[in-house]
Order: sequence, then C-alpha cells, then structure tokens
Amino acid sequence: MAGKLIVFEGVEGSGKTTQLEKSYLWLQANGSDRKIVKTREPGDTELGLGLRQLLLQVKNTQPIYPTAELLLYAADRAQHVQEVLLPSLATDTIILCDRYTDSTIAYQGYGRGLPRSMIDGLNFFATNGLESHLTIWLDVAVEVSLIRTRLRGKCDRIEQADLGFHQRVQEGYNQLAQAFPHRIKRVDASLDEQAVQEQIRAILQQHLSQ
Ligand code: Z5A
Repeated sequence: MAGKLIVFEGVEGSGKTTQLEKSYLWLQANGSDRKIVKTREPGDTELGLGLRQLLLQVKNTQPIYPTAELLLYAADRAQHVQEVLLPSLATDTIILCDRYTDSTIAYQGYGRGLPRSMIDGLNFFATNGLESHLTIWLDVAVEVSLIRTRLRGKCDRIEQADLGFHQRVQEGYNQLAQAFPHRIKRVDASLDEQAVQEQIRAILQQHLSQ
C-alpha cells in the first residue's frame, strides 16, 4: 500500500476543517506530485451521508443510545474504508481525513463511557485493521473550542452535550497522544490559524520526507 492516511483529530471547534483545507492547498502548491484527497467521517459516502444526518440532527424525539451511536459510526467507517480509503491508498494518494478511529475512542469511549475493548474490536472490524499513518491532534481547551463553535451559530446534537462530556473527550485525546506518540502528533491549536498551520506544515514535511 503506497499512499498515506493522514488524519486530523480534536474536539469540535479545534480548527480541524480549517487546517485540513489549508494543508490541502499547501500540499498541492508545494511539490508533491502525488494526488491529494480530502475526506471526513462521518459522511463521505452516500451511505455515510445518511448516517451523518441521523447522528447529528437535533430533531430526534428519543435519545440515541450510546451503543447504537457507536454502531452507526462504525457502519459509516466500514463503508468509508472500502469505498474511499483503500482504493485511494492503492494509488499512492495522500488522504487528508477529518476524524477517524481515535474519534470513536475519545467520544464513545471517554465521552459516553463505553468499554474500550468493545470500541477497539469494532474499530478493527470496521477498518480491517487500517490505521492512520499520521494523526495530527489539534489540542485546545474545551472552553475555547466551544466558544468558537457557538460563535459560528447552530449546534448539532453532539455539540449540545454538557461541558463534562466534552472535557472527557479532550482527556481521551490527551491519553491517546501519550499512548501512541509515534503516530499522534500534538499541535497547539489555541494559537491563531496561521501559527497552527505552521506547526502542521513542519509535521507534514517531516513525515512525508521519511
Ligand atoms: N464523532 C463521534 O462521536 N464518533 C466518531 O467516531 C466520529 C465522529 C468519526 C462530527 O461533527 C461529530 O461526530 C463530532 C464528533 C462525532 N462531534 N460533534 N459535534 P462534524 O463533522 O460536524 O464537526 P466536527 O468534526 O466536530 O468539527 P467542527 O465543529 O466543524 O470543528 P472543527 O472542524 O474542528 O473546526 P473549524 O470548523 O475549522 O473551526 C470552527 C470555528 O473556529 C470556525 O468558525 C473557524 O473559523 C474558527 N477557528 C478555526 N481555527 C481557529 C483559530 N486558530 N483561532 C480562532 N478561531 C478559529
């Protein structure tokens, strides 16, 4: 498998989408003759788009139970891996992906409290063992990231969860970064957009030149 799977992770409002877009433009302009694609979870496939609507809409009259939520994210991922990630990796493509398996550990594991063994098993099943080659963790305090998302306007179902939930998610990322230092690289996402982008470029440059 010749391509690269590069994932952007962090709490909502950490700047993933902004930084993924800037990284995409920078990589395109700076030398790589490899194809570069942008993708995201949930919702990059036709099936995934329907699942994304089910997962994030706020109009449900009944709560979605954590186990059902976990299975829906896993279904989105299974389709995404087969339909998008594996075919792209087979053609030497650099994939920039907004969220992947670490999101499930952080949100459904640390956030919702589902057992880690269940999540690891399901992540493995959904991905067929495909891990990211590099994960860029945008680390910013939850109090800052939630102000950013609320300034942006309407909140989705998960953004509406209480502060404690978001803090557990953040702690999940912190633990993951400590556990997998070779795969997960932290950037200080509390800085302005350009300063965050500079850190990311340095990480990308180092990783892609290896
Ligand atoms: N989820 C899950 O629970 N389990 C899973 O397995 C997976 C996902 C895969 C997907 O939502 C939801 O699904 C997500 C986790 C859950 N939870 N929520 N909510 P999404 O795809 O709609 O959104 P998101 O991934 O959470 O991202 P986001 O809210 O769009 O935030 P972001 O992409 O990290 O940030 P942004 O859009 O780039 O920036 C947010 C705002 O901040 C925007 O107005 C920017 O202009 C501003 N911004 C960005 N950077 C800066 C800096 N550096 N300074 C100041 N302001 C900034």
